[in-house]
Order: sequence, then structure tokens, then C-alpha cells
Amino acid sequence: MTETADRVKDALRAQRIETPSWAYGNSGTRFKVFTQPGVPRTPFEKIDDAAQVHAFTGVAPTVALHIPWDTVDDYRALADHAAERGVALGAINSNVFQDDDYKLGSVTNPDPRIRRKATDHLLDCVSIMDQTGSRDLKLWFSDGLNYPGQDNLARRQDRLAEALREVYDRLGDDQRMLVEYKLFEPAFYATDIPDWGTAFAHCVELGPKAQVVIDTGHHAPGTNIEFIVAFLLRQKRLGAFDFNSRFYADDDLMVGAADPFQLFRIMHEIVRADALGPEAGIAFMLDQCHNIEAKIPAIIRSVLNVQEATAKALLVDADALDAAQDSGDVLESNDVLMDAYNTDVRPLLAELRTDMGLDPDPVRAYRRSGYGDRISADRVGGDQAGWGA
Ligand code: RM4
Ligand code: MN
Repeated sequence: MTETADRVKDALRAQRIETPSWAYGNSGTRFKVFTQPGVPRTPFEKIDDAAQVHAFTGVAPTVALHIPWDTVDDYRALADHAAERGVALGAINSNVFQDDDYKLGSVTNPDPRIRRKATDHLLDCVSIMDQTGSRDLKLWFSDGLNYPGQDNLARRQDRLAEALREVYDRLGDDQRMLVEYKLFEPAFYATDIPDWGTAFAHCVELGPKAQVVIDTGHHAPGTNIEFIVAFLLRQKRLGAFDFNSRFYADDDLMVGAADPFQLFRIMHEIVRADALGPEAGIAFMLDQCHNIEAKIPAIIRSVLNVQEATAKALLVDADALDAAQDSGDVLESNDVLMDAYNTDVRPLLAELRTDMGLDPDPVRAYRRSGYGDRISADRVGGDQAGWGA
């Protein structure tokens, strides 16, 4: 048992989870954005909050930026600020979904002027990556159609491919493009990248620096996401996760809140493929919004939920599972998996945190730290960050 515990702890110590800058800002639904006291006014303050998450968890050392929400004059100054706080800048997320010009699409728009504008934004994001030292450009397109006949489905794929090619060719040797898909929303009839197959096909066409990102909230109910994970891993095309959880649509709730078993099954495929460590090149990111709950502790909780699912996945007895599967023993195979899932890993995680010089209960430790009260008192005036929908 001690040997297993040591192996699990070593893997967990090396795990990296990236938090999203936008999760620290105000967010809401299309009905209402509720503001909260202490919310960051600038990307610098978002970094300060992200640094708290890392300080209390020890496994969240990078923060993803979203452009233009996180536009600053000097990206190197932002990177320096992050370094001073003990974190670094992570993926750059593009935004071609909040400009009036994009009403009928961005890179798939029938108007070549608008396509040019959208592609130029993506190229600008690569220039920002050059300054921040970011490896990943994450692309999500809201492009799609609300009505049959509204535009030519096939031609939109051509336009998409053309824009992706231009951006791909601009990437540096160590930079990657992460292509995200989403079943629906904001378009309801057809989405230009609706599923992993479409994202995968575009990535294959582009080359090895193009990888698929799985946002766990972007599937139909009941979709077997771990199958997609296994398939893309086998094809060497899984670049990243956007973790969050959903009950109905793209709910963006805390990962592991709605379906911790699904999260475990996903992490099981990752562990099985030996793809947990940074050398495997999979970015484990959160993509969440905290509309009604306090943001920093919610993000800490989310990081812990990923860690907990990972710990359970690491506890699966691989030899026993192989033996049971190879002999066609259905019940025993399922039993081996469930045995790991049903293990209470909280004592092991508490021990790990103590070993790492952290408080064993990061959410409560954060609450006790008084940081939340301090930012509420200090961050008065100015415009709170938010996604401005
Ligand atoms: C999208 C998608 C993207 C994220 C935006 C805010 O639904 O998940 O990853 O950047 O939301
Ligand atoms: Mn996402």
C-alpha cells in the first residue's frame, strides 16, 4: 500500500491544472450577470487571484488569458507580474464571437472582409503568444447557422479550413493550435465545428501542431466522453481539456460537481495511456464561470475535484484490470475499476498536501487567510472584469 501511495502521490505532485482568467471575473447567464465584491478590475488583478489558487493547491501554476478581455499594453510586464506572484501565463484564447461584425460568423462569414478581420485577430493572438511565451492558441468559434438554407454548409468548411491554415502556418516551432468543438450555442441549427470528428479532421489536414481540445460541457447528454479521450489519445490528437460540468447544456459549472464519476472515467483513460505528465503535452485546463458562488474558493474546489478524480484513476490496479479484461471477466473488470472509484482518497490527498507544505484543506485555508475580505475592501472603484455579454 505504501508503495502505491507513493506512486500516486508522486504523480499528483507533478500534475498541472491551468485556471482561466475569465473565471475570476463576473459572469452570468443571458438573463443576468451578478457582480461580486472584490472581483478583479484588470488582468493583473486576475493574475493575483490565480496566484492564490496556486498558493493553496500547489498544482495550478498557470493561468490562461482571453483576448481581448485580457488585452494589456505590455504582455511582458504581465508575464513578469505573474512570475513575481509565483505563476505563469498559459494558453491564449481568441475571441471572435463578441463583435457586431460576427453576427453571421467569423472565419466562416460569407463576407471576405469579415473573414479577414477574424483571421487577423487570430494572428494577433499568435503575436501575443510570442510575447507571453505561451505554447497554446485555443480556438473556439461561435460560427454557425440558425436556419436551414441560411448559408452554404460546405463552403463554410472551406472558409474555416483556409483561415485555420493561415494561422497554423504562422505558429512557431514550439507553438500549437488547440481546436475546440461545441455541439450547439449560440447557433441552434448548425455549428461549423460541432463535434470532435470535425475538429479532428481539420487538425489532421493542418498538421501535428493542431490538436483537439475537449470541453467537457460541449456534448449532448449521455455522450461517452472517455471514448473520445481514448480515441484522440490513440491518434495523438488530444491537446487539452476545458474542464467544467454540465447538467443540461454548456453550464460551465465546477468540474466534478455534476458527474464526478465521468471525470474519473476520463482521468482513467489518461492514466491508462500514461498521458498525465507534462511530457505527454496534454493541457488540463478549467473553463468555468462562477455566477453565484465565490470565485476563488470555487476555482480551488475545482482544482481539488480534478486532483481527486486523478488520484482515484491512479489507484486503478492496472495489472488486475488487464487480467480481468483479457480473460473476458466482465464483472471482475468492472469491479476493479469501481474499487478504485469507491476509494476515499481524501486522507491520501491531505497527506500529499502536508508533504508539499500546504494546508490539507485548501478551501478552508483560503477562507481563513482573509484574502477575500482584503480584495473586497481594496478593489473599490474602477470597472470589474466580466465577459460583457
Ligand atoms: C466557449 C468555449 C471557449 C471559451 C468561451 C468563453 O463556450 O468553451 O473555450 O473561451 O466559451
Ligand atoms: Mn471551452
